[in-house]
Amino acid sequence: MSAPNQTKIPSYDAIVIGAGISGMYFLYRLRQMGMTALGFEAGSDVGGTWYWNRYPGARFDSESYSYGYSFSEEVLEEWEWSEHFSAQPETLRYLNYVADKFDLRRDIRFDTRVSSAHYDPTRAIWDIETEAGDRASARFLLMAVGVLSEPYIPEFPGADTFRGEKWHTSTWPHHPVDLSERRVGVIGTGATAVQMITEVAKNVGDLTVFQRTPNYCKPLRNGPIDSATQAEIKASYAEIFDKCRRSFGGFIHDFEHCSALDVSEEERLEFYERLWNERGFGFWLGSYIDILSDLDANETVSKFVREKIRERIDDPEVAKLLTPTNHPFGTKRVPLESGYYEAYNRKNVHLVDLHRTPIECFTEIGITTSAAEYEFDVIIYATGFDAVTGALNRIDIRGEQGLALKDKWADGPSTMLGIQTVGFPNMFITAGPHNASSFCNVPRCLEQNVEWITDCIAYMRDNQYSRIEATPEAEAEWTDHVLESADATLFPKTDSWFMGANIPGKKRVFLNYVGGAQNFRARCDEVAAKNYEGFSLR
Ligand code: N01
Repeated sequence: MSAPNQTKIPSYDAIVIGAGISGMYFLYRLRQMGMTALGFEAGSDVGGTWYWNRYPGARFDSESYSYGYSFSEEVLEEWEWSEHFSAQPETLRYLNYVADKFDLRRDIRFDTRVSSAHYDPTRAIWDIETEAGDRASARFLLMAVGVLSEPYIPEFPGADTFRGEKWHTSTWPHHPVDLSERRVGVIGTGATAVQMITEVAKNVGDLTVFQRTPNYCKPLRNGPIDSATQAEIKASYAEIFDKCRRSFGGFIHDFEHCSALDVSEEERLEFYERLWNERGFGFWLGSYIDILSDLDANETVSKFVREKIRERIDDPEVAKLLTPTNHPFGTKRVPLESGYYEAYNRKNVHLVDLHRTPIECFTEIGITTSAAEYEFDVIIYATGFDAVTGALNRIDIRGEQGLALKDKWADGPSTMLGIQTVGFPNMFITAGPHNASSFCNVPRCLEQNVEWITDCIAYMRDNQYSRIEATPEAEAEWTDHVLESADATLFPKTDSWFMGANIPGKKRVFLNYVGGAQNFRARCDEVAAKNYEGFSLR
């Protein structure tokens, strides 16, 4: 951080980094509490994930009406989702409408990246500096930087020599892109690629997909919301949100309390078939209780999906490549699709198996694998994100003893409730590592995070506390609990962003909380009810 100059540094009760779903809600809540707050946002407007991810096909895989904010009766009454699973432009319009309604932009500095945040123990204040050199300070530092906001671009030799255009899915150009006569290469087949490939394939000159690992995708079954359903939704918001609050993942779906192995094969197949034909995530998060914890139970559903995939692809060789066999169903995030497999039945869509023929380098004209050279006009990285910790680590965050957050977490994160970490007083994180939000119908958990944190700040103000920090004992206990909960499932067996395993050199450790969003909420409520047990307040 540069030396102090003579200009007065603006000071606030809180600084909020990020103007996505939780950053916006923080600003709303703090203002309601009569506190001063300033938000910083790298993008040019509000929306976070929905501001950045503009690739064709980007849409919810949560039911739209379970995704929006629940805190305002007026917003619930005024806003109407047009589809069961809203597409990105509509979601961004929604977030803009909320920002307008509550006049949030006046407290946000856009096009501004925060480069450092240092805690000064003598003043008990956080000092932040932006990439442009602007500075500000605050009692509370509220990190609302998102789970999947730090794009990951693998280092392929020669990438800079490619003469065509290339971009990551999360930085899709803001202007319309016409690919109808262009040769396009896509690297990656995760949930983003599945949505994007399906749309791009409909109007592209020629499309080549470079796949390392196939996924188990499930049909989304989207559709418009008719006016009768719209009225029904509006009349039942209380029940919808209550259902989400009590469920494992903050969705309207929840697990059956029955093992996949305790029923006959006939009953099981009938059940899978029913869930398969329903909308959304029920097939993943509304299935038998042990499909994500018992390999034999899991194999019943993995086999079911493999058969469903094969049925849809004309070429048996391509079908084989698109059928996952190296990991259990649901241990990577399940992509929801609307015609993904049929895209590969088009003559101008090709699939390259990177296991058999890895990428060797980029060239001026395209990509060379161990078997062939491919020519492209455009290359799209659908290669995911340095998830959960990436956006935090990008900022030079230093705590009480000058310790850098990324050094503290070099061997994996440790937190209390994923919300605070020892050594970083008065810093709160939404959707941080080991927080239920990073494995949740995100806004449902983010609202809970923001409400818990702002209630805690109100409690501190009412009781004249100026400093809060998790205790080492509480942090160790929570971290053990998080890792034990993960070890009781099949998730650690699979390489994915859940495990940090998608980033070369990143510690392979579970980054989310899979003990259930409803249990996370209960634990947070208990901590608050016991005057913030597990935190030291002074
Ligand atoms: O990223 P990913 P994503 N060479 O990490 C491949 C959320 N989301 O952006 O599997 C070649 O899942 C990699 O291969 P492999 C959702 O939570 C939400 O698709 O590592 N390939 C994989 O195929 C999701 O989980 C919505 O072998 C390389 C792909 O790139 C999260 O975003 C929609 C490679 C990355 O897949 C991330 O999804 C979409 C390399 N060097 C996404 N490195 C909603 O609907 C990586 N890959 C709300």
